[in-house]
This record gives sequence, C-alpha cells and structure tokens, in this order.
Amino acid sequence: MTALDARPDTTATLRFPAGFRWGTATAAYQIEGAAAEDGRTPSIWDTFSRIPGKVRNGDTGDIAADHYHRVSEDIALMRQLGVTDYRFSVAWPRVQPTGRGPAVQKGLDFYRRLVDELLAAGIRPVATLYHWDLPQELEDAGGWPQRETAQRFGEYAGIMAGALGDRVATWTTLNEPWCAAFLGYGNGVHAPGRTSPLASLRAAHHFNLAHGWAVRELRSRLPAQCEVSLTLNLHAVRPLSDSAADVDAARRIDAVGNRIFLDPVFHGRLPQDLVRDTAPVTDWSFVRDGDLEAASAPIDSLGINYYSPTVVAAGSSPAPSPWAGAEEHVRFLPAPGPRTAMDWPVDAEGLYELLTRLRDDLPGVPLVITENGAAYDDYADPSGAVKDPERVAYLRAHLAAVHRAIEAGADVRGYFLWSLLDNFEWAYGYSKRFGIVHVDFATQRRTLKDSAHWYADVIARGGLSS
Ligand code: GCO
Repeated sequence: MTALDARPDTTATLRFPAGFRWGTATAAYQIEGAAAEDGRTPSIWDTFSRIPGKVRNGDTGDIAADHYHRVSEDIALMRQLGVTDYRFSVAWPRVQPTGRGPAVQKGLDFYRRLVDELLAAGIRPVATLYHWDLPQELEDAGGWPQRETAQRFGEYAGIMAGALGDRVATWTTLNEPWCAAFLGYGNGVHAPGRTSPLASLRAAHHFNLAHGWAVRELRSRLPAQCEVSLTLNLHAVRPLSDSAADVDAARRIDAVGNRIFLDPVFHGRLPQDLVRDTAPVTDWSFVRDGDLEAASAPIDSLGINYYSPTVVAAGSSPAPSPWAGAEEHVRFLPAPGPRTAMDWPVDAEGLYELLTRLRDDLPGVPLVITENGAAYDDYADPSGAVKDPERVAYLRAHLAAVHRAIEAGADVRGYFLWSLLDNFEWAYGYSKRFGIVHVDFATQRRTLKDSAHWYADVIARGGLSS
C-alpha cells in the first residue's frame, strides 16, 4: 500500500495513447557487476575504468548494482511499479568473451533467465545488443575504427537472435553510437580513451555498417513479429542567434552529431555537408560500395535518448573534442535554466523540438523515447525515504513535452525512464544517481524513491494527473 493507493482520482488529464509503452532502462556494464564471473572477459570499460584518473573515485563496474545476482529482486521492483517494458543491454564479453567464435552458454543462460523472468512478470523485454562494452580483444585488434569489428558485431547479433529470438520483443542494435564513436575515439573521455578525429569518423561509419549487418542477421533469424530498432542520442541543437554564422555552427553540429547516423540509416547516404566539413580530416575512402545500402536496412522504430539541448554559436572550442574538427568553427554555450546534478539544463522544450523535427524528417518512422531522466544528489532521510521532487518535476515536464509532441502528430510509441536503478554513470562512476530506485552500494539495498511511486501512478493512470 502506498500513499498513492489511497488517491481517489485515477484519471489522467494528459492521457497517452492506448498501448503506449511505459518502461525503464538500464545497461549491462552500469548495473550487472559480476565482471569476471561465468566466463565474462574484460570489455573496454573494464580496462578504461582501471586507468587512473579516467573514472571519478576510481570506480569500476566490477560490482555495480550487483544485478547479475539480483535479477529476481529487480524484476519484482519493476512489477511493483507496473512497467510494461524493460530495456536492458547484453554484455557482449559475457556472451562472446573474445568477440568472435562460439558463445559461452553461461552467458547466454543469464540473459535467457532474465528474459524468461521478465515475461513471467508480464514485462516486455527490449534488448540492446551494444551499450558500449566492446570485448577488449576486439579493441586490441583495432576497435571500431577497424571494419572487421563491424563484421564481428553482425556475427554476435546472429548468436543473440538464435539464443533469444523467440522471446525478445524488440531488438535494438546500438545504443548511442555517437557517444561510443566520438567520446570513445574523439576526445577520449569514454572507453577506449583514444583522441583521433579520423578514428572517431571511421568508428561512426563502422557503427552504421555494424547496425546494418546486425539488422540483416536479426531479420534472417527472428520471427516476423519482432521489432528491430536503433537508439540515438540526437542533439537538440539551437543556434544562439539567427545570424548566418550561428546557424551554420548549428548545421555543423547537426551534421556530425545527428545526420552522420540519420542519413546513412534512413536514407542510405552520407550527409554531403559533413563530407565537406570533414575534408581536412578524411576523404571518407573507408566507405566502400554497398556500405550505405547495408546501413539503411529497414528498421521498425527509432529510439531517442534525450536529456537536454545544446546551444552553439560561431567561434571555436578546445581540442581534443568529440566533434571531429567542427570545434574549430563552433563554441558551445550553457543553455539557460535550472541544472541537474550533471550540470545539464532542464529544458523539456528541446525534447518537443526533437520529436517534431523527426515527425517531419522521418515520416512513418515510429519513435520511442528510450532514455530520459535526471541525476540529482539523492539520499535516504532518517525515516529511510528518498525524496526527489526535482526528478519528479523533470520527468513530469518531459512527459508533458512528449504528450504535446504526440498531439502535434509525432508518432511516439513509448517512454523508457533512465534509469530503474542508481548505477555506474561512466566517467562519473557512482557519483551521479539517475535511478528512480536508490541503491546503497555498500549494502546493495534498494529503496523506491518518491519518483518511483510517482511513475507507478503515471503508469496506472496512463498519463499525467493535473
Ligand atoms: C547515455 C547512456 C546511459 C547514461 C545516461 C545518463 O545516454 O549516455 O545511454 O548509459 O548513463 O544517458 O548519462
């Protein structure tokens, strides 16, 4: 019984469409732990997090939220919240320790058990094949700047389709290839920590290729009703003014941040302005005949991860940067508004802008918010409660923006709250809490935050109350 159960009013003033999916999202390296258990080998994040200075407090994903040993407990939490879907990721090194060759059954068994328990709880499994944890052995062989890594990814996708194809409802090939390519190989703040504009552009192309080859493998093995998707963290870019110079700065970031994936995947072409912008870095000769056709294999929906907008103006920014040379022409400005614990502005209008842009740019492509949420410095008070009114306000504002975009014709099918649990926030380690469930990492005790109770009420109502 929660305080909300007593609430007489169960109507929603902002009701979402019937069948709208209400989910939560996580990722393997951020929650699983058991980093060396049952045959799992190091990923590039196991390696990177051990390099002094790369991750705050020297945190690693060795234990994380110990989800590997707490699947039933965590699914029971999701069931209590009433979520309809759960977005998780598969740790590639748990399934294919060297990134090639036969799968490890214990690794597959973990995901089979996870999916079966989700189905038994009436929760729809949404599996992401790649959420940044490349087997270290493939990085040692060149990593994502190397074309062969895309081939390995297609093989891995085939293994996973064979193992779970009869049970997983939606398959997302990649999570945020922009982060993996440009933070991993551009400015080096993410694993594997390389700083080469050329490597980041090669990686971006090979992610598009890997996505396309994985779609082909999935389609050849999956039942027809399965959905295949891709998740992008599209940048809601705003020029500081409507001057030609500021507008061109925004165009540059839109090209290297958004259309570098949208154009190959949905149109089978490279953005020509990007090719011109990056001429000082590359001639794109690593793109071979047939690559863009492969990358544009049809998919059933586009996942969008949104947190805050990006404001740019003409100018320059320091290198190394994640912008493959665009930083020589663009400066980034803090968007106005209250900030989260990540110092990201709270600006739900950016989500509305993004969704209505995609409504126009990608007509007929269903959209799913695969991540949205906020970090705040949450703590359990003496009564044990975790009150997080700022997160509730953030979530309410962004769900209202999704509702407004749907009213404006955007075909949004679902919302996955990031995240179910407090978890390993990459270079910030455990210092940033995104969960609606508080995790005491010393004891692994889970505590529903007020935002979890609030989200359960939204799901029960099918929308937002007044
Ligand atoms: C991302 C990743 C998540 C992050 C979350 C908060 O979007 O960067 O998918 O793993 O933890 O977005 O930064």
